[in-house]
Amino acid sequence: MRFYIMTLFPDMVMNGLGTSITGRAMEKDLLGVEAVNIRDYAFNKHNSVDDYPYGGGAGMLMQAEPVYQAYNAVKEKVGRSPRVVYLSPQGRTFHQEMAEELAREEELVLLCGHYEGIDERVLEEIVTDYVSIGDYVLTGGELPAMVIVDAVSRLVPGVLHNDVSAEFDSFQDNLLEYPQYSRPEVWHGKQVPPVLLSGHHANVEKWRREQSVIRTARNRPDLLEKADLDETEKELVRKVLGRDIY
Ligand code: 4HQ
Repeated sequence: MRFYIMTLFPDMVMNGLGTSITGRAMEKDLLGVEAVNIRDYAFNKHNSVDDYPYGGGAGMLMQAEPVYQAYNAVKEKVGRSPRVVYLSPQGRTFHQEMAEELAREEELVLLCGHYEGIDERVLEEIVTDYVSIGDYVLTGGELPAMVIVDAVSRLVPGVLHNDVSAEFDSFQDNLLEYPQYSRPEVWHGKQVPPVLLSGHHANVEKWRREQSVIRTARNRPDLLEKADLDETEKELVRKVLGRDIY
């Protein structure tokens, strides 16, 4: 899978994504991440890419033309019109199913606004998907773009070392992860749950599943709506919540 990240801060995204698991996947060519510097497509002698908003107001806006030229360069390179995701609090809130859907694309363009955003007219022409990573205001779309590249990349076959780990993760079955423990057996007086040391694999799996259900009921009961629970697990949810949600 190839990502093209259109940004005024290419170092920020390349330094971030070039690190750890995504960085290793880039080295192995399982993943292509290319930062497209919008400033390279500035059309005036001062290389500026922002201007004041018509009608007044605080801050600067990224101009339409450099963004459009940068997009056309990507389109030429790819040889077709790829999906273009614009990161904005006005978009649909990102979730795991969206990551799964985006992971089916060959190429994906992520457009990062900075300052007060981008001239609406170029967004109308090139953006196919408006996506938010949550209800808070950031200074730019770079961190959201990195979040999306990270979440999508780990679904690309081979990116995670353990190829089963992606499907057993939180949200795959709409339950939170169970607690995990490593050595030592006792730390700050706290024992590792004995079942995990028993070597009884079926009991370990049963305990983990119960822990996932309990955690989800306590911390994210909203997720249970989409979780597939048997009657025993639903009873456990009633016990934890002290009420019936089924
Ligand atoms: N932005 N999820 C870029 C965000 C944001 C978010 C604010 C995007 C500033 C220019 N993007 N503009 N939350 O806060 O995606």
